[in-house]
Formats: sequence, C-alpha cells, structure tokens
Amino acid sequence: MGDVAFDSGSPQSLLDSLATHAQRVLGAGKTMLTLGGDHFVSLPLIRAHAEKFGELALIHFDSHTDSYDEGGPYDHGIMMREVDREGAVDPAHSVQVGIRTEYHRESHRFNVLDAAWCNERGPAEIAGRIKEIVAGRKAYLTLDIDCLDPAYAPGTGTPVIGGLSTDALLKVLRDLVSVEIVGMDLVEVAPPFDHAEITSLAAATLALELLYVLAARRSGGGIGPHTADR
Ligand SMILES: [Mn+2]
Repeated sequence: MGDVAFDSGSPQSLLDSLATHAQRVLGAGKTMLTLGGDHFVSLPLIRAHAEKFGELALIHFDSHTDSYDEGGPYDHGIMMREVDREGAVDPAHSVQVGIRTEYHRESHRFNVLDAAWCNERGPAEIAGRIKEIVAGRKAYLTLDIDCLDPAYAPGTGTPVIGGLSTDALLKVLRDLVSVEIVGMDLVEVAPPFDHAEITSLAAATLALELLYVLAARRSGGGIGPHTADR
C-alpha cells in the first residue's frame, strides 16, 4: 500500500492519516502488516482494528511496556496505556513479551513475560503462555524490534541489553499459527543506527515470518523448521 503521508510538523495529522488509511484497508476486507518507524503508529492501528473486530487481545513484543504515565499525547511510550484506557484491548488477555525495563508492577494491567524469564524458559514455553493468555480471542500483534537483544538488533532508538535472540523470536512466532491474529505491525527499526543491516535483515525476516504464520493459519497447515528458504 506504500507509505502513509502526514505533515511532519503535526503529530495529530499522523493519527488522522493512519486511521483513515487503516479504515480503508480493513474496510476492503484485507489484513494489515504495518512497518514502522516509530511505535506510536500502533495507537491508531489498534484503535482501527478494535473498531472493526471489537475488544482485542494484545500480543506485544518489546523491551518496554509502552504504558507509561509520563509523556504527552504524542509519545512512543504511552500507546498501550491508551488502548487499555479506551477499552480497545482487554489487558487480562493481553501479554507483553521481552520486557526488561521498569514499570509500575502493582498497577500494571497487562500480563508480562519478562526477558529474563523468556531467556530461561525458551520459545515453546513462551508461546504456550501467550496462547493461554490470549485464550482464543482475536489478537493484534505488535513487534517492537527492541524486543530482540541489541546483538541481534542494534539499529533501534532505545536498545536494552538482555533481550531475546532472533532464533527464539522466530520460533515463538511460528508457534502462534493457532492464534487468530487480525492485525500486525513491526516497528522501531532505525536504519541510520544499524550496522551491516543486521536489524533490517532481522526485521524483514520476522515480517515475512508473520505473513507465513497468517498464511499457514488460513490454509489450516503448520510451519516447518526451514521456512527461511521458502
Ligand atoms: Mn515499543
């Protein structure tokens, strides 16, 4: 569908343009995989998907919860707080995976599989927990590339050490074929900060894998271990 144009001096114009774009694509019965850019794009995207599909389960891969109280209305750290407040997602059936930065644990409403837990348990357990939490609901999947360790994704705005490997994340995604994912985005890739296109290659491969997962679900099949050369 190409890029979404907006006035770079007006953050609100991004919200408006992307909402209109998403409504048009979803209205045509299509499924979206949106590529960022700033994670803020998820806010209008999740709203548009909830408008069409009702309250969603959120599957959120990130090193940060993006549910912070500080930050103005146009900030890439507030989207999940907003979609929770608005009822676009059900926090009890939503999960944040790979988190390794501080958040208010007492008041936080989303389920969290932190990065240390993920790295100790491995992909099968991570995917198993995600499926338990989503529990058959329609899900929106958002993948912040900084969920990966900076060794696997240095080209991003706010890298945090101790993250997941590309191998682990690929295996988790492949294990989500049974989940009804109604929309997806992959964000926070920043090519100017990249080295040897490590991050771009990871993001492109993960994005392709998300399409395989969607196709496999729709064709009623599974995904084998060697999808990279398909
Ligand atoms: Mn994020």
